[in-house]
Amino acid sequence: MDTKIILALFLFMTLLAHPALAVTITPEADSFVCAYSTEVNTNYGTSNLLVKYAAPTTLSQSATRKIYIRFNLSSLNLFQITQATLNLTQVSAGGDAVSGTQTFHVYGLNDLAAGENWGESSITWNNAPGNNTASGYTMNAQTTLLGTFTINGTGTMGSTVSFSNANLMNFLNNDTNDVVTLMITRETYDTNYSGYIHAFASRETGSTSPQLVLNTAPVPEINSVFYLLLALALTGIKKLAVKSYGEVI
Ligand SMILES: [Ca+2]
Ligand SMILES: [Ca+2]
Repeated sequence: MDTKIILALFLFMTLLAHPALAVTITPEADSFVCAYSTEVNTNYGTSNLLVKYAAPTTLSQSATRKIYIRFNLSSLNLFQITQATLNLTQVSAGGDAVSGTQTFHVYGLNDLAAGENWGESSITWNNAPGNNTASGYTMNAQTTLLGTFTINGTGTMGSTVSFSNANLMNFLNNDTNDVVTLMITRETYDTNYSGYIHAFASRETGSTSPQLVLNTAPVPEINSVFYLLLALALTGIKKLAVKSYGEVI
């Protein structure tokens, strides 16, 4: 067998035989933004991640907040994600007691959308990419709704809240520049300004940082596939020449 074929097959099989890996990624940036009139230009990049929807209070008078979390996927270049889970740790942020099912939205900022590399120390309600500044919980056309999760009432402080589905997995696999932002809003609203604020630990907390837990499988490396196909093609041409004209050099 041609040396090139052996080498290409070796590279190809090595990648295919590579065991699936579980990878945990923490954010490179996270923050929340707030709709209150005196806070629309305030940055909360070092705070925990607060989320709230106060309605029917007008947005400028509400304590409505949305969460932004950005991950860098550059460590996954040769891997395809087969399952993805976003884990968040609940922390206390105050507000009046709340009961019943609370529903949260998870959005993805579309790949290559303007502002993908937003600044953790500069993002605000007014400049946040993908933010629908006219809504307390929906985002604008630069985003994709990936799904929802729920918390019963205030939830349990210190517990992990998880979000996982095929939309999240596909959103991550379809990314082209290794930069992905997830946004969290709360659909369930409080009718008063001082209603409950749900909150999650930010990356600055270290061990309770948001996490993307990914199951991955290797993607055949393009060069090895190319060389395999090239070697097979050349071998086929050589065999055809031998068959037609006898031995060739
Ligand atoms: Ca932060
Ligand atoms: Ca991207």
